[in-house]
Amino acid sequence: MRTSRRNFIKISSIGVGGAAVAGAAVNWTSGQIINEVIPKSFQYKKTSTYCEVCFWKCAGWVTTNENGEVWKVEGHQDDPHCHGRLCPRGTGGVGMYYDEDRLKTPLIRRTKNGKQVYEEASWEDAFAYIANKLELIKEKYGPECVALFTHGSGGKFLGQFLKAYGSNNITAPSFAQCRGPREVAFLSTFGELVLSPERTDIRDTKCLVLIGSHIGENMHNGQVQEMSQAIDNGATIITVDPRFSTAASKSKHWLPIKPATDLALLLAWINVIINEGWFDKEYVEKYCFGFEELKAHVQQYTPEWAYGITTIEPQVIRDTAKEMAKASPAVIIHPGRHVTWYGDDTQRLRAVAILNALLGSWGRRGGFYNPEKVSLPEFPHPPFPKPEKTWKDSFPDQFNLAYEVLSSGICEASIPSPERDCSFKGWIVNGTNLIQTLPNQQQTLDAIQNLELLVVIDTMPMEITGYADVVLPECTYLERYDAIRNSPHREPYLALRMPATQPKYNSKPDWWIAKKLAEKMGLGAYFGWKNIEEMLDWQLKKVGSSLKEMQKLGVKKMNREYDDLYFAKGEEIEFNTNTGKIELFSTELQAEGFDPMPKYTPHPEPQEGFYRLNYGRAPMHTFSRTSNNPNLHALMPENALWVNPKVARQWGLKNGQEIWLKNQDGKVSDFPIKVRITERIRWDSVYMVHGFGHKEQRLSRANGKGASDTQMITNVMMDPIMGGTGMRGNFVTFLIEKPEKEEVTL
Ligand SMILES: Nc1nc2c(c(=O)[nH]1)N[C@H]1C(S)=C(S)[C@@H](COP(=O)(O)OP(=O)(O)OC[C@H]3O[C@@H](n4cnc5c(=O)[nH]c(N)nc54)[C@H](O)[C@@H]3O)O[C@H]1N2
Ligand SMILES: Nc1nc2c(c(=O)[nH]1)N[C@H]1C(S)=C(S)[C@@H](COP(=O)(O)OP(=O)(O)OC[C@H]3O[C@@H](n4cnc5c(=O)[nH]c(N)nc54)[C@H](O)[C@@H]3O)O[C@H]1N2
Ligand code: SF4
Ligand SMILES: [Mo]
Repeated sequence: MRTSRRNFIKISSIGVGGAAVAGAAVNWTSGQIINEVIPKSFQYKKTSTYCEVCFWKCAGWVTTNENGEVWKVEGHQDDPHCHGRLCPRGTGGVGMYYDEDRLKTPLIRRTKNGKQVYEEASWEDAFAYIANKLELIKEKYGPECVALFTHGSGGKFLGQFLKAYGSNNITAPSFAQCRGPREVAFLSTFGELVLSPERTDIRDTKCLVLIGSHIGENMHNGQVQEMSQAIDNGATIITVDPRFSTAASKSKHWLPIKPATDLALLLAWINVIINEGWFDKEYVEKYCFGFEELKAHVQQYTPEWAYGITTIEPQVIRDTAKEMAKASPAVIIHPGRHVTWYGDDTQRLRAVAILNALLGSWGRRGGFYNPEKVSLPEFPHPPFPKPEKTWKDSFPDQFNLAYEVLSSGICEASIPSPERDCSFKGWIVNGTNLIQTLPNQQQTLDAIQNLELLVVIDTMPMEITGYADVVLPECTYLERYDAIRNSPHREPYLALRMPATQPKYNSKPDWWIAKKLAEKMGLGAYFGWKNIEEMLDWQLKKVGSSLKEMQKLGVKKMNREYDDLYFAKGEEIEFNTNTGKIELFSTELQAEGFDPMPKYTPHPEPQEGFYRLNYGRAPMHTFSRTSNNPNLHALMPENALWVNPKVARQWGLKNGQEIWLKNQDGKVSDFPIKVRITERIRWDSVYMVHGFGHKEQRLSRANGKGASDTQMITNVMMDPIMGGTGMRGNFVTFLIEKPEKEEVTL
């Protein structure tokens, strides 16, 4: 039963002053900012940043005009994430700063005349409120019953705060809702993670196989650039996608696979590559464990068998396998990124890892390189208290291979259950819009109703903020310092984000929020620096740079220290697995009671009149975070539903017609979505871009525009190995007439 303890608060204006500033518009084809209000002669200033519009973190320069206002952001020439060019979202990031709907001051939920409202508060009052609640939770249940959900840069400081408070339950949706299965699969095969940016050597590859990865719509910058470089160099692209994606349009082979059957194709490829003797014999013999078992295991998975399941013809399976073998070892079967699809995702990604191992691409030029990052020391602080419990205690004997905390798991464990000693009682949510991000919205809402404290730190009044007890406005990435970007790459690079201008309104950076809250709670020793400049300078000096130098350079290349980029010929290598070898047969999975080699299992199919709900990215948006951005909204104000012409004819649908969606569990979309009739989608599926259909009225541009895929994802196909939430087992049908409104859930 849901209670009304925490009503969703809709406030159309929160009453803090500040004139609305028109954002700069972006010309999408040229990526140039067009802004007529820029004065003819002005003193401009350039400061260094890295982009926060997505998690590729391209480094750039921000130009501010003579009034100290942000004018434009450009890519940093020396940065390997972007090579001097930002994607349309990065260029349009300026809109995050100008968005007049931004959160402006701390808000506290109060009950006034029996009605729940947000009251504007000072930072001091907001901290006092939070500190008091956190103390109470600590006393009553223990600090471990508080979790931090965080996605993005500032989470580092809040994580430090949470650990100092006594909890290790820090989680990001980028694990169980995104790349967890591929990391667990690659870890159990090669003993190492794929990481971000991915260690794929696309630049030098001769054959790139994309299984669902829709690079080009998925705009991870350096990766898109490397792919076009590879195409220019004559690389073969093979795309497996039920939809004719942008990547498919650049491919020599497009395999329009029946959705949910990729594992059958992968196993058939393994079968062909082994039986034809197309694998890298020397590499397999030297480095791999379990080849004979694998060979025997895949005999059943012939291309003819796979044809009946995938609809991909046996000859195409053989031809594409041959293309990969020809390119070996400069071949990449791409591990993908958002891979939580059908619940057998770790096993599907194991098949991807095995295929790469057979073709000898791991550790080889044009395959997967060994990335390196800088060993950046932490500013000294007292040891953290040792938590008595972790999230895993809520799931005894489950998900032992999940090496990160499951966001969906914390959510589930916040709903009291007789089997659990303690549920989560407090959430701090930073930079993640859980309502749109976690599948099964009802579970998220039920979890929230059971909390004793929900603090949300965001830049925008997103759906999740409407449920908070306290809302804290963070300033945008253009207005703050942050942790040094130190990401693994071919060469280690550091990048600095510094404020280009003062924070607008009464917003503050995460580092300040975490430090002040810690001080309020007597945990100031964990933030032993006076201000962030001191901390960053200390860190940078330890690795031979300084804050001053980084302010000038923006990006600094450091030297590799540990390893070579690729394996040397004949090199002896001890892999970080139980056997010290690349495990084609996984001893780790076997020990946990799972199939040591991937097996094909079929998935449910749509009923008559229903279509599989497929979703993905659009080049000009990032999830739900950009839909209200004035620049990016102007480029793409809403999503559309891709429908095959055959299906459109059956239903009598017209292009641009508005329809509502209803899923297999009877859930009806709150908003209509426009039909886009296209051959680019199979007849058994429909497709939409994630991140639209906002119910939050404070998002003046995005509210009610397009439909939300998340709302239709009520069926979660849980990966038993690592707890990933498979989201593509949902089916929708069309409602032509506006439906009678059912209960409004937000
Ligand atoms: N512009 C933009 N770029 C982004 C992001 C963004 O928000 N905006 N987000 C970034 C993040 S965090 C991530 S994780 C990545 C995600 O990007 P990817 O990892 O590339 O995404 P996928 O999950 O592969 O999903 C999209 C593709 O899978 C196809 N697909 C659907 N079902 C199946 C199936 O059963 N089999 C196969 N073979 N294909 C199928 C869809 O048609 C679609 O083309 O994108 C990143 N890049
Ligand atoms: N239905 C469905 N669900 C999905 C996906 C999908 O394709 N479909 N994709 C999955 C994937 S791959 C991922 S990685 C996750 C992503 O999930 P999220 O990271 O939750 O993505 P967003 O919805 O963009 O939410 C980001 C939130 O951060 C806020 N924000 C932006 N900048 C800042 C900042 O500087 N500071 C602070 N404090 N807040 C900021 C935004 O306003 C927004 O509320 O979603 C997953 N969930
Ligand atoms: S890929 Fe685009 S949005 Fe992502 S960090 Fe780079 S410029 Fe920003
Ligand atoms: Mo993701």
